[in-house]
Amino acid sequence: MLSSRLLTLVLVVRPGRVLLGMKKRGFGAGKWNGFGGKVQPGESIEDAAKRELLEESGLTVDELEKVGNIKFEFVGETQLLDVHIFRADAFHGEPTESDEMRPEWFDSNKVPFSQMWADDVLWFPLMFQKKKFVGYFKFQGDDVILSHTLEEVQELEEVQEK
Ligand code: 6OG
Repeated sequence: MLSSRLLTLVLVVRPGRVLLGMKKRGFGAGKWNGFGGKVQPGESIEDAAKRELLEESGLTVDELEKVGNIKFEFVGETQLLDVHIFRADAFHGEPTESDEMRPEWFDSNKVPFSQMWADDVLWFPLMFQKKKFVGYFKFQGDDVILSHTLEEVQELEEVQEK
């Protein structure tokens, strides 16, 4: 059995644009991504998503919409990454560079998928359409997807938090 680690990921969307951050260090360094990180003990997933968004981008949000849940397996690793994905359509503040992320707005039709995790090109279109989805991706190293599932769902299941 693989254990799993809860992570969050937030995409801030404005009409025709999406805010991404260039990850400057740690896991996924050199890739553009949404903002997020590890859920801490005793913290709800949504609170973790808001905290990580603020820490990494300087933005606060009143509301987050749950859009997806993807589990990532990395060959040779014993821990699954259980990533809860949210979309925010409104925010307060100005995107601000942090130690971890350099934020930048991209046109929704010019998302830099070649400098992003390989799964993103598959689910960003669903996220832009406000569709909900669940998936499972098996990675070999950082760049190769060996197999995956991705399906649209009507509702995302509530998770049992630890
Ligand atoms: P920290 O290590 O910075 O959290 N993440 C992924 N995001 C995408 N789009 N694709 C993946 O495919 C990902 N694996 C992890 C979740 C890591 C951040 O990176 C996201 C977190 O927001 C493998 O604390």
